[in-house]
Amino acid sequence: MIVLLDTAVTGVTGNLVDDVSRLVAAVKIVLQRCLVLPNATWAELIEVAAATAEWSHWRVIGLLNAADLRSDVDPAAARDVLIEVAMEMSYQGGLFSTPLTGDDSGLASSGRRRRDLITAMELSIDALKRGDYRKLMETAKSIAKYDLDHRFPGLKDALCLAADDIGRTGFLASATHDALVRAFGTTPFVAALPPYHSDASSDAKINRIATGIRRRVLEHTIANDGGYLSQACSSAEIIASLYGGLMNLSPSAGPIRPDSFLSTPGAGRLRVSGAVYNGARGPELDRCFFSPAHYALVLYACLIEVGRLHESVLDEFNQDGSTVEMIGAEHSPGFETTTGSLAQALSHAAGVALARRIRGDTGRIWVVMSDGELQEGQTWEAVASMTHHQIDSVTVIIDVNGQQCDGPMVSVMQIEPIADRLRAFGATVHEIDGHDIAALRAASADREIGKPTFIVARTDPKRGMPVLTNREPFFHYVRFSSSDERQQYRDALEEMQS
Ligand SMILES: Cc1ncc(C[n+]2csc(CCOP(=O)(O)OP(=O)(O)O)c2C)c(N)n1
Ligand SMILES: [Mg+2]
Repeated sequence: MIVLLDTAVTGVTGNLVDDVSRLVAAVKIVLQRCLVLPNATWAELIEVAAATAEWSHWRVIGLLNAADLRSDVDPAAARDVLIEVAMEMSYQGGLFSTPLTGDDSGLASSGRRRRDLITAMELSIDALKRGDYRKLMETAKSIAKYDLDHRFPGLKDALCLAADDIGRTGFLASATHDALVRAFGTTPFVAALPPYHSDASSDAKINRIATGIRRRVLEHTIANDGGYLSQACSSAEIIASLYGGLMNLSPSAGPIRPDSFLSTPGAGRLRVSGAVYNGARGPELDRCFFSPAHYALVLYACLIEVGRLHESVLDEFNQDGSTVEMIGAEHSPGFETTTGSLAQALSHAAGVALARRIRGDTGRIWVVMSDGELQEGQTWEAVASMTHHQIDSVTVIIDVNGQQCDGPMVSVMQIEPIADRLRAFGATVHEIDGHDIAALRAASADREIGKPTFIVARTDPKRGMPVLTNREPFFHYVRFSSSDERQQYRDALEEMQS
């Protein structure tokens, strides 16, 4: 991997000794992005750079000429160029080096092949944008030559799928778009991808899951004389979209009827993480941190709808000895961590994302949050640390239903303007209608390198259940005040079932 440090770096050291920290920062960006020597000292970096100085042809093409920088170049401009180079190298350099490809046939050829690869990727994007089916197939083939699947899993397949879509319909299907986004990982190429064509079949599937979630939660609320019902109304499309295709998960690795609670985590104790319901772990697979623990029933209902849980598990809901907790915990189906004390999952997710970056995983991390969690200080610490560490593998969807347990958010503590606040922290932010499946999909695909993505999903806590209207302005927990009221909800359920 030392090939990443080429003469672009060594060539400018003479000019930049007066501002070594900027240079170190730039080089470290390269190194962290490429997951090599993240803790290298300046002396080590110079040593590595010096050792590679002879490979002048490895300079980042078209951006920097080390020889120019050594002569009469304005040091400030040189620094800017260097930063740019660092960013450029962060994806170019990582793509191609002999240790990665296993190609030791000659360093010079690697430089050329790297350029060819970049060109091929750019051509693919261009062909995608123009809907040029033939060109796309060509570039898919040329990318396949590079045998890069270990680095960009599924890239060739995704490009072939795209060519197929375009050939058949003239559009990209959403699933293909998602496959492309996954295959391109977090490279700047993602930003260049054309919008997908929302395909009706996946929308129908997500709508079916969302309707199932609302129905199951309503049924359960009636049967148990109460429940977190409005959370199903507000978040059904969000959770359904995640499990209906946004997340790249493997099949569930948990029993369809969960085992009883074994133990809290601890050395030598038997325990099962609820994350097994999101499938086995894998470097290219996504993970999900579900933060609002009181939304657990919504999550269980969704897991039932997508076949990861048996519907009978709801009989164990909130029973002693069961993992199907009312307030989900790290052993509950679908949960990675315990966050009943709210607003902790974002910090967990950020830490895991950092670790996965060091390990070289390409999978994304999703976090589901409620708006009440933005009233908690830990959330903002987590956002600051994510932007500081340039964690771009995390996408957070916030169910902004305007409610928390004590009533409307505005009556408890104002947190608006949410989107502006998050942007001010340096995050990429999309503000959408949280019931709009296409908008959720588009926002999830629209990411920026070096920044976490936040989707501020505006939702309605009564969505799909007008019967909740008479509870205005308190929706947090439904407990029937009379048998008449319960009957109204039974009628609503019947209507939903008909
Ligand atoms: C750290 C922490 N503070 C307070 C609570 C108590 N609490 C339980 S639910 C809740 C409301 C959270 O807001 P939100 O999830 O947006 O409410 P909803 O939309 O579900 O009504 C609060 C404050 C908690 N669980 N954890
Ligand atoms: Mg809320």
